[in-house]
Amino acid sequence: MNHRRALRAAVTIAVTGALAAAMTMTLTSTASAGTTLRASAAEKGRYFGAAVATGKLSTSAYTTILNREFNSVVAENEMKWDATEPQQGRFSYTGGDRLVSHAQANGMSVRGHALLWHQQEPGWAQGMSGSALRSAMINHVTQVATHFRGKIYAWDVVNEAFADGGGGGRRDSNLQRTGNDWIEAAFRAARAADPGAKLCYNDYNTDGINAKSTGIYNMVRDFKSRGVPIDCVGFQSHLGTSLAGDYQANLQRFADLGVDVQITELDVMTGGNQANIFGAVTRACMNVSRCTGITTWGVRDCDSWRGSDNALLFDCNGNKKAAYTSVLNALNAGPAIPTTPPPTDPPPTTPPPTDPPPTTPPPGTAGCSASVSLNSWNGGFVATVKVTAGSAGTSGWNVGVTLASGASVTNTWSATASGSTGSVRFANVDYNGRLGAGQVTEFGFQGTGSGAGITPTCTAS
Ligand code: G2I
Repeated sequence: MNHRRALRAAVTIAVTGALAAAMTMTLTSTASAGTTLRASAAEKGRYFGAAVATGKLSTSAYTTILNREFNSVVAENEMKWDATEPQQGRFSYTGGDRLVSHAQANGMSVRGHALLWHQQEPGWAQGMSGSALRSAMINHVTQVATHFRGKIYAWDVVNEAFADGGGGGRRDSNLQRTGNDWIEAAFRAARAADPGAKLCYNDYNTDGINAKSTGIYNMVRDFKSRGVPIDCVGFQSHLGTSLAGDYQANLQRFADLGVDVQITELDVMTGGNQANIFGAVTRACMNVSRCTGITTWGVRDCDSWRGSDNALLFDCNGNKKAAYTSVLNALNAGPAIPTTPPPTDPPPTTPPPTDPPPTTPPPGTAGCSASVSLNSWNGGFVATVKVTAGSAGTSGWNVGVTLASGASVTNTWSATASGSTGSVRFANVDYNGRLGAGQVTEFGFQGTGSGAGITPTCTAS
């Protein structure tokens, strides 16, 4: 792919009123005044991260800045497919493990990048197609996400699968040619392998409401409606000399679908607008309560893939640039992520009715059915349960299972579990209880021991 050319094409959007307004706005400082990016972001319930080339971790000028300013890291290359599975079935985790231990020793979370991407496929995979590639790709996702299980805050499960050029469709690749469902298959495999990691779709040229971001938006909306496990969308944000005025509105429309959003690879062309654009992106994230963090794609200008663009927050001598101050001020001025979700309904203004409850049951039978698919390994399993509403739909559902002796539930998603051994019940959560007639939703749980004999029964309300 010619990423640079696509990037240049994408950054010719004019400075809009919103950015211009943001540029002239005086930031009022609040009680919060962190003095490093990581402290300021953390005060607001967010992370501030950097892409790291692990080879540089032994350079003290680099690591001093990294450890002082950042509380999240992502491997610039070391967790990609060519690095982690250079030969089919032979896995290499040296660089990734090194980064994870550095993060753990320095109070940093880790973004995983990237399980599947049409670029940096190992040579053996580049030559594959069809069902052989599909199973190799699922095995890759399963193995790598299992290796790092419990250590990754969020995975870029699929990277850059949408095309540039205005159609809003998928990019052609050998992965795409295995079938349009390759992305959801990858997300399901990642969820089964590491149920605790947030699972993201990540892409570039999505810095505003445009055909490409809308194509991705439609995919995420479809995934959410069908219960495909997706938790977040990454906006790479490799930016030029201007920023789309609807940058924040675009983040917000994804957040409104019920996913987190993250700025995942931020860097900005040098020049007069650089500091302003860095500030505007940071403010946009702060203004979206589901924007959980920002990552810059490197530490110092000389670490950047963009070379002479001088696109980062520190110069080659490690000095803070104007863009750094702009980001820090925006972090300090921004609101914190609310710790309790705001009420979704206004409080009732009229007293509740005093009429006696009806004595006749509502018409129709609000039944449901449930089926399970199991992914088991020696000593554990992940169960994915499909709930299908009966002809009357549901306003809520409850699924019971009986676990084999010695088995226990350790983790549940998209449902609330009662009990963990023997008879365990799973109730819907607020967003997936109401189903239309015949509509399907999914939840899952992970367990230790054997998943044998799990037969779910569904009760609707
Ligand atoms: O292209 C910028 C980024 C766009 N989004 C996905 C990111 O994963 C991507 O990162 C860049 C890295 O910053 C580069 O460092 O991805 C490139 C690969 O497409 C990385 O470049 C590669 C070189 O092409 C290889 O020749 C080199 O062996 O880095 C490798 C390791 O240094």
